[in-house]
Amino acid sequence: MKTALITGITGQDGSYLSEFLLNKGYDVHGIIRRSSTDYRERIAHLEGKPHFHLHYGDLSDSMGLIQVVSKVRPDEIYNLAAQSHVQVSFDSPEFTANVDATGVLRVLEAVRACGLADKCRIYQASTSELYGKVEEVPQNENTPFHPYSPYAVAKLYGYWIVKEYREAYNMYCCSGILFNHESERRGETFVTRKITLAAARIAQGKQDCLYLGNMSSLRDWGYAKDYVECMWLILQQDKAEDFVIATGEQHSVREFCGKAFKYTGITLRFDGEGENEVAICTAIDKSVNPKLCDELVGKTLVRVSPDFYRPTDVVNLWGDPTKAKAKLGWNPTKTSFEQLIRIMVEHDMKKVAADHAAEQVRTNLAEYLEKGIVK
Ligand code: NAP
Ligand code: G4F
Repeated sequence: MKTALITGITGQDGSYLSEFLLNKGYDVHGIIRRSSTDYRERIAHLEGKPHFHLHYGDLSDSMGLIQVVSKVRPDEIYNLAAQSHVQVSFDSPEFTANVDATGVLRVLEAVRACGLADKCRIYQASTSELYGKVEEVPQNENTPFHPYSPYAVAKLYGYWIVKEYREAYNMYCCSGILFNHESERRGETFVTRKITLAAARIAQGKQDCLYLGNMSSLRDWGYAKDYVECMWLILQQDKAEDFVIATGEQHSVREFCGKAFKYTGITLRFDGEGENEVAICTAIDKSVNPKLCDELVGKTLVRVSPDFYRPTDVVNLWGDPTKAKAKLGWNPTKTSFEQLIRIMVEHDMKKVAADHAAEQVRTNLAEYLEKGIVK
């Protein structure tokens, strides 16, 4: 049985990767941060399984990392932990550098300090943000980097230090340069999930309007569940190499938004430009959702808020997965763009309905307690 250690196990990718590795028969260990609130929702269903173990640690704490690595003695480390929000990196640049740049170095050094440099393979969660202010479209493994946010600059250090340790110490460590990948487990402040949740709320009368930033931004969006397979495949090759992981398709935020609303039964028309752009509901389809309210027609459901603009924004990401297809035998469009949006919207329609039902139960209980109906 192989042993894997995952940093960032509570995140979107960490949760899918854990499921993937458990299914492959791995003993899976994960590093979690201490928190006063419950943030383990994505892995709650795995806790208690015999081959699933959690350890406290933090990428900013090298002593803790050394302790975990020496205890677990992993065959493979997947370093997924990061302050992963690009806009947040403008507000917290030092923290982002500490975790996303120096944190990678700490993981590599922990492996060396534990005498595992010859044995342990390391996957580094690198990113298409490295291409930033892009110098070539589409982007492949040879495209020059031009990082365009504190997040991307920190991740660039991570990329280079992994390459350096591979060459200097002959360690099996490599980077997956992953383009955006989304899912029903995506954090709620990333644009895709923000859209699918808002579309579901608006369709159920729980929200009036969605505010977005740059709707013209272009991304290559894949499904996170498909992408974790690549992380594993990258570590199973004879030679350590870096790979671009992407679908090879490009879409705008506006297009994602229009399609997400469509899956709730709402048709949008986008009008205007820049900060004045809006999306108006032109029709509702009750065959998709019989509960849709007729009054939505004619209402402005999406507006632009400059609060979501970034000091520098990456606007033209489009990956070329030729190498991954050829060497890893990976199918980049196992889940299509349309399927991805449908999965997310269907999930969020159910979530919003369930949240509403739970809220109703709480309201009823409060009322019964007040009236003395229940004691
Ligand atoms: P995510 O959902 O934001 O998860 C990030 C994980 O990192 C969480 O488990 C978080 O723990 C953990 N973390 C943050 N700071 C930490 C610290 N100081 N010490 C230890 N753990 C820490 O991100 P994701 O979407 O799964 O992405 C996984 C990795 O891939 C990240 O490195 C991200 O930068 C990179 N990446 C993502 C994409 C994408 O499109 N999703 C594309 C390219 C690269 P808490 O739960 O405690 O916050
Ligand atoms: O969903 P986003 O926040 O993702 P972004 O910045 O591309 O970063 C994600 O993908 C990277 C891979 O390329 C990862 F490395 C990183 O960790 C993260 O997972 O924004 C996508 C685009 C941006 O251009 C942004 O300006 O959408 C635009 N956008 C427009 N309105 C918005 C919004 N982004 C967010 N978060 N919120 C908005 O309201």
